[in-house]
Amino acid sequence: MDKLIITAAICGAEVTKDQNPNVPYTVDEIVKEAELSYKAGASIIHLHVRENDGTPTQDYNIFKKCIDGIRQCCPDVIIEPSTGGAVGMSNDERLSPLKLNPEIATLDCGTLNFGNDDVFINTENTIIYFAEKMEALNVKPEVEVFDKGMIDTAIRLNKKGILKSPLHFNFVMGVPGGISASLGDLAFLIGSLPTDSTYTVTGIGRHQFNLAAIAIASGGHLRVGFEDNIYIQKGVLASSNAEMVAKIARIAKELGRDIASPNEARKILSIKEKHNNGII
Ligand code: KMH
Ligand code: ZN
Repeated sequence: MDKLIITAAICGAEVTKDQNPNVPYTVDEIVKEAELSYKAGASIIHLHVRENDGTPTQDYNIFKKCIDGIRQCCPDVIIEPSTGGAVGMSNDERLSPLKLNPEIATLDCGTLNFGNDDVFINTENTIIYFAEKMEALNVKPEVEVFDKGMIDTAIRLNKKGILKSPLHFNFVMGVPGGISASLGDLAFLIGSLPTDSTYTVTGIGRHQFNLAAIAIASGGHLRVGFEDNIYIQKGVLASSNAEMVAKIARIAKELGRDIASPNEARKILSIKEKHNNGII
């Protein structure tokens, strides 16, 4: 079994300091959270950025400041910017971090109800537009799966040559409007993948740690962080993303699964080498 890749989703677009005061907003806060998560065992930082007041943004300059800052304190970590951004952003706004030449970025493969009246829109043409941009820029897409049909969409685009093998998936389980975080659903998603694929499991809220042992034992990878969950255990707010990463690292150790370094993660995910280490 491959070593375990831990992704830290350190701030997301929706979670606020009102929910947990430790959620990072500013560049300095985001860089610090990334550094501590890396030191705790994360090899990928899934990155959203914010205005200083917490408003989600895909602003190029803020992404650049965060990426430059993270590179200074953890030069080898894999930085995965979001191209999902926040509900309601335009396609080109969402694509702005690709100008920073990342090694990997998210590719959301379907439309989803996102609570209340929010709809996270990813039409077929949007997905193809994003996928073609990523391919042209040599950016590995991480296929975001909020429901099973999104796997089928990615497989269809793979057959058309728009998405290249091997595919890497992130199962985001437990978003209201998406697939539930049940054991049966996780088995269903895993069983739907092409055999050469890799996958990460992201459980939302209380499901974050519930799914961890199963993902670790099944050969999957894991994502944790404030984007998905604000608690370290029932009723106790997490003090940092690193605290959540460290908890996953401890569970993995107990189950006998080693943690992948960033370079090991690059090999496992077939991330194409970028001689400039993602920096332009
Ligand atoms: N903030 C969500 C609407 C991604 O990073 O690509 C979308 C999201 C997925 O977080
Ligand atoms: Zn995200």
